[in-house]
This record gives sequence, structure tokens and C-alpha cells, in this order.
Amino acid sequence: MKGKAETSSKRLSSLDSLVQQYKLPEPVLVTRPTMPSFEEYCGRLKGIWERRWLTNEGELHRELERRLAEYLGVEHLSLFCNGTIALMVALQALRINGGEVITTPFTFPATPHVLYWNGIRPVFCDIDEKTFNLDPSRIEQHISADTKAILAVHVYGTPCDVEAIEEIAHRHGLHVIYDAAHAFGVRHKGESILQYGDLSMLSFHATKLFTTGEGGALVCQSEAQRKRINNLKNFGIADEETVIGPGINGKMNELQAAFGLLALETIEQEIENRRRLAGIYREGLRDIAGISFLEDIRDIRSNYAYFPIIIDEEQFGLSRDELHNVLKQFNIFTRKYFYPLCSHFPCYSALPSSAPSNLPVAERIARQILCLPIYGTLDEEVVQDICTVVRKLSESAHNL
Ligand code: T4K
Repeated sequence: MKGKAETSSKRLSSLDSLVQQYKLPEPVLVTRPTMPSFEEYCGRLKGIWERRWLTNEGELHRELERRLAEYLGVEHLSLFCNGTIALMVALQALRINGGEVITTPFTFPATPHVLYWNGIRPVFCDIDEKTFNLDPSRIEQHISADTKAILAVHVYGTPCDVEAIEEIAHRHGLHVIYDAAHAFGVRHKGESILQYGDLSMLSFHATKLFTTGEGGALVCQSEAQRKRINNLKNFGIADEETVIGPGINGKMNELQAAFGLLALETIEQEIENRRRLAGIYREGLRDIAGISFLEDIRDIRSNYAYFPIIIDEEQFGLSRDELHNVLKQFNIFTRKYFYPLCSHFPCYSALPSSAPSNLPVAERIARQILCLPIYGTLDEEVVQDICTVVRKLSESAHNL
């Protein structure tokens, strides 16, 4: 007992001295949006004021749709008020409103929630331990007579194994939808990752690489599909006197589009800044035992939307939860994206596919993952300081 109390008080005093030495002067949050020039935004607002056109496919909305399609290298794109409604509409556009859809538990709650809101039962499938995305070798065992589609997520912007997923879907006659909330600007063999599957959803939330405050988009494969999506996001209204189906309000407004047009001008710089910061993290963390992270992948143009690390408690000396909590004392605010797994939420935990024995990799990764701060305006020195703090914490944990 005495030994334990001594270790614990030694731990506290060594932590105190580390905090005194290495605490960052200002809080560093996991992400911050890069804001466009205030004056330029006001200039865009002036036009909106003059036109008195606020929403319903305004001029800026049309311009942003065109420019985004061009930048992303896709042909058919429809803007939305947010990514969640876009994903809701994606399922409606494919007429999937019942049965089962195979998806990942290692994602933001929006992914399974849109299935629930469309009357669909999520079937959780385990993930790959290297990419954290759906493991294609585990998908087929979940396919039943009720399966309608695969809803895969490019987690942290790392592409899913799109070719394997396509092959499985093709063989079983299933739709494929990608939650590409994290995958803005990601390219696979030089082509947009958004070209795979029937539909891909993007999120433009304030925490995303490209943002309109709230916002999102669907990328689809034909103009006919885009027309259907546009109709569904506008209450199903075809003209003044015709409603052709039970649509919803999923429209983006002009103020969001104005923000997006300016954000798009600096997006390449944003990605480049993050690429540099990711490089500093990798260099600073590489030889710390018990820490691992994603590396660049051949043939993939990454967007560095997140910088997740995996913590092996035994080797590192602290658990993920201990590190997450202790870092707050140093003014470093990390996030446990995505813990807990969606399969643990009370609304899904009774599903047979939510059994931890079905999801061993996802269960482990969710316990070990931690997203470190990364955003375009973060100082390189701050990233170096974060690496130093992580290293010192590991050293001090091992010296006790
Ligand atoms: N699918 C996936 C895989 C997703 O990750 C998401 C969203 C969606 C679907 C749904 O798309 P949307 O319907 O949202 O378009 C945030 C976001 O709210 C959420 O959009 C995002 N994923 C998720 C990964 O992160 P929280 O609960 O972590 O947000 P919050 O408010 O705690 O913000 C995190 C940090 O961001 C703060 O510490 C500071 C910074 N921040 C946040 C906001 C809102 C700012 O600096 N400024 C801001 O305005 O969920």
C-alpha cells in the first residue's frame, strides 16, 4: 500500500514540475477554422444585400457548386445545409428506406443515425487496423437478404479500399455510399476519391478542412441523379404547383456559399500547411515507444484533416485516457475521435452486430486513439512543443 501511495505522490510531483516547464502559454484546441479575410467577406455580403437573394439556389450557391466541382474534379455536385442532411438525402435518392445497411462503428454518430432516421437497421462491420476503415474481408459475412447497401466512411480522410468494396457490392447487387465528411480534396491515383460508389457525402462543418460554418454536399454519378437530389433537398418541389415526392429542406444559403467561395481560394495553402505540420509530428513522435500514427500512402493525395495517434499503454507508460487528461494541464486539448464506438450507444447496443466480439479491431482502436491538434494556422513551434510534452510524459512515466 505504502509503495503505491509513494509512486502516486512521486507521479504528481514529477507531473507538476513538467507542467511548470512545458505548459503552453495559450490553449491549443484540436482544430480551428481558417477564417477568410473579414473585409472580403463583407464585400461578398454587400452583393447579397444588393440582390436581396438569401437562399434557394442563389447566385453564390450556383458559383460555389461550379467551383467546387471544378476543384474536386467531379462532374455532379449538389450543396447542402450540412453533411448529415446530405447523407439522409443520399439514402432517399437511392430509395433505400428500410432493410439493412452495412457500416462502420468507428465514426461520428451522424453515420448510423441517418440510417436510423431512414428506417434502416445498421449492421456494424469491423475495421482494418491500418486504415481504421471498413475491413472489406469482413463485409461479406454480414450480407443478408435484407442488405441494401454499404455505407463506408473514409475516416480521417484515408481512403477506404474502394476497389474491394466496389467488387463486393457489384457481386451482391448492393449500393455503395461513402461518408466522405473527412475526405475533401483527397485523390486516389490522381482522381477524386469522391468518384467511387453511387454517392459521396462531404461535410463543411466548422471543424472541417473546407468549411462554410455548417454545410455539406453530395457528389453523384449522373446529372439525372443530381436533379433528383436537388428536388429532394427542396421539399420535392418541381414547380409552383407540383410536388413530386416527400422531400426535405436541405438547402445551403447565400451567406454560407459566400464563406465557401473565399475558403476555396486558400484551400491548397491550408492542405500544404497541414502537410508540413503532419511532417513535424511524425518526426517528433517517430521514436517514442508506444506511439504510432498514419503514414502517407502511395498513390494517395492526403488532406491531413486529422492527426490521430495510437497509444500502446504498456510501451508508452500512460493509457490513452491518461494522456488525454494530462495533456489538458499543458493547455493541449486533444479529442478521442471516435470513442465510444457507435455500437456502444444505447440506441444501437442491442443490435447483434454491436457485440464487441464482432468488432475486436474497432474496440481496440477506439480505446487507443487520440487526435492531436492540427489546422492550417497552427504554429510549427507549437507542434514541436506538443511532441516534446508527449515525449517527456512517456519518459517520466517510465522513470517511476
Ligand atoms: N460523418 C462524419 C464521419 C463526421 O465526422 C461528421 C461530422 C458527419 C458525418 C456529420 O457532418 P455535419 O452534419 O456535421 O456536416 C465535430 C463536428 O460538430 C462534426 O461536424 C464533426 N463530424 C466531428 C468530427 O467534430 P464535436 O462535437 O467534436 O465539435 P466541437 O464543437 O466539440 O468542436 C471541436 C473543436 O473544434 C473545438 O475544440 C474547437 C473547434 N471549433 C469548433 C467549432 C464548432 C472551432 O474552433 N470553431 C467552431 O465554430 O463534433
